Amino acid sequence: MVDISSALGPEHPGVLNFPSLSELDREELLRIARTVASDVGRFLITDRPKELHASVKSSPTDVVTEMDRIAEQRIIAKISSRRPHDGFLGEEGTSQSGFSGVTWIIDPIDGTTNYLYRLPMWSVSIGVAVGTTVVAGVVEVPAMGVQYFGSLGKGAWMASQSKTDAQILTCRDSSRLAQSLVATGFGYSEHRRAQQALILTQVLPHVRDLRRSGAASVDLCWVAAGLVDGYYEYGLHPWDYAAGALIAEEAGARVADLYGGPPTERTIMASAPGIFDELRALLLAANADSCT
Ligand code: LIP
Repeated sequence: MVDISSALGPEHPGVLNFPSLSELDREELLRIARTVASDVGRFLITDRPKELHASVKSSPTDVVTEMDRIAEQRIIAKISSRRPHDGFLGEEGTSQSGFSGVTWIIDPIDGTTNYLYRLPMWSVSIGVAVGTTVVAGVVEVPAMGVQYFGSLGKGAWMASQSKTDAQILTCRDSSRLAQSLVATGFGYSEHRRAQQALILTQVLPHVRDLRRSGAASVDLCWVAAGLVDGYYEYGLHPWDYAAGALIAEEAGARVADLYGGPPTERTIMASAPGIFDELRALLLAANADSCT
């Protein structure tokens, strides 16, 4: 189960015990998330300026574009018009508690560097939490023509432009880490990147190979779709992983922090169940949770 209480803070109404929504309401949340992610994903393609201006946030490599900010506002406006009492937590600064007990966790462009360079691995990622539990998630990957989606207890799916019906997702049934393809990502500070590079030297010799897509939400959906066997990263934000973690879990992957609890802003890993303990042991031996 993907829990985001650490991100919401004790004062957030979502942290209180709210009655769970009816099945119908939860299907409606997923339907809204799918429609909005698809609409805004299309906008990010069709309305991309010829000259895309980027500025930096936490470091010279942590880029943000005007499209990140515009997209976040569009997502909030579209959802608020349908659900005016909900809360929002967004990468580009939105933090509204609402009072319905439902919180939308938004990364308007996950993989901003890829969007800036016109590489296709970027997404509109929308997670929906009731209380502090993520109950639905959508990862729209516009430049690859696919939308990953799922809801708690109802499975994970991929809709694509090339197929009429959505395909159910099942993670790989890998059993040996040495024959596993593992995705990961890196932070934005020089100091943390140097630490993460050292961790890589202790991981790479023990797996088939590594992949670095540049977007946590895409990495998590690749685990769900069986395109990689596992994924780990240190130092994400809830908006990077909320939707993708639910989708991966609903596809049968194990998703947790390095200690078996829900994923956190320190560590997240997701993998086929058959390699989870072996991958976790390798990451703990590599001190993958010791980054600063
Ligand atoms: C990205 C994450 C990715 C990480 C990148 C970056 P952003 O999020 O999704 O996993 O490795 O460094 O943080 O900043 O593009 O929304």
